[in-house]
Amino acid sequence: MSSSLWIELKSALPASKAEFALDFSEKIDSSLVSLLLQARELLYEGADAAAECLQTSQIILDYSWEKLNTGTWRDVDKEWRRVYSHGCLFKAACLCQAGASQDSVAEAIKTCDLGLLMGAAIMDNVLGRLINVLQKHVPGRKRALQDEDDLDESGKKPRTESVVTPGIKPEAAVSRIHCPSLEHFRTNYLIPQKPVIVQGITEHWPALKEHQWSIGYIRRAAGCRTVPVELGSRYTDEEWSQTLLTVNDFIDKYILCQDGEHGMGYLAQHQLFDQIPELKRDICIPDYCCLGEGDEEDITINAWFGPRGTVSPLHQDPQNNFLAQVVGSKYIRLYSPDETEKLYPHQSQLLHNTSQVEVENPDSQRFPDFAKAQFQECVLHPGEVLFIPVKYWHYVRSLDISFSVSFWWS
Ligand SMILES: O=C(O)CCC(=O)C(=O)O
Repeated sequence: MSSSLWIELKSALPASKAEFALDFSEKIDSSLVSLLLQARELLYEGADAAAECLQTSQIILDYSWEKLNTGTWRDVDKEWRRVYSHGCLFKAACLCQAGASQDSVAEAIKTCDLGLLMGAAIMDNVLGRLINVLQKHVPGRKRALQDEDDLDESGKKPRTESVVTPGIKPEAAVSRIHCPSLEHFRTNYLIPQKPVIVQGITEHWPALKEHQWSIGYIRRAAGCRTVPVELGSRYTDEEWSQTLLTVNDFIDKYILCQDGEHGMGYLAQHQLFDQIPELKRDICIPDYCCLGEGDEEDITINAWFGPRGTVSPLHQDPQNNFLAQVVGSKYIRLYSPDETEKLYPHQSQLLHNTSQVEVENPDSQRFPDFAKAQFQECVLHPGEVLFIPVKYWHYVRSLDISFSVSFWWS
């Protein structure tokens, strides 16, 4: 496999050293620029130089990693992120140059993913193109799996602990409408900032039709990809943390039955669809977003993939939201921004958009007014899209293995 892999990879790279531009500003130390030039030289020298190229690219990565992790992320200069991406490109390429094993292919994919997550876009998304090639050489990926909803091809069953499905009080139920016109939605929900569940607008999504999302499908589309994952029951908990895992490892440890050894994990993130365009092609931005003032590029699309029982504590966001349910169902509680005082937001700047109250188990001594706050609630089912107006407080608990997609727009 390795020589055909290298031939394919080469076609994703500039054809010659001369066409491989390496332009960095004076912010990058000249010693590092020399290493980048050296790595480029070695890459085009062929397989005999692969080991040396690998060493050089690792030095580039270690050095630029230090820069990416100094100070706050916002202040990291984009030039250093470009250097890091180049280091990833050199490393991934030379890992596969001299006879790639399965482990080297997996490591090359992980390296490209780190470049996509931590680096900056370079050479017209060369890292994404390398991943496209590499993924074709991951054994078993193309195997025709049945589209199991709840049974993984490894034969493991999902977590089965029981989860309480709350009864929805009819007077508090969020209303449902079917395919409203743009004008109807604008007049009756957007302008008055009223939550509503919109039905019938995702029927054409491949994620609900020909590419129906299931564990098997997600493994095939993205199993070997490294993504950020949140660990812990709630982001407000002390022991909550983030880590990087492959989607396959996330599914094995946090979605499928594992006797609770790993605790709760949630693949909740906004980069997933940029990182994995195969999944982005399966969903569509709701037409109603055109009623906002921003452009399509300003819409943030978030993925929320987790086992039953994941909880997003009661919080508010600075944009309108369409929360689309693709797999499984979720219990959702909504409070208007007018109720804010009764919801006891955290005092700290970082968490001021998050309530201190555990919605389904409130401490009435500490938060006596919480019980007086008016709310709406619903169970959101696959295919349904909940409109959450800007700053509306929302609490979310998954009732099954669940994959939702949210669209934040203004
Ligand atoms: O689905 C979830 O767990 C949280 C969704 C959410 O908070 C959002 O879309 O803003």
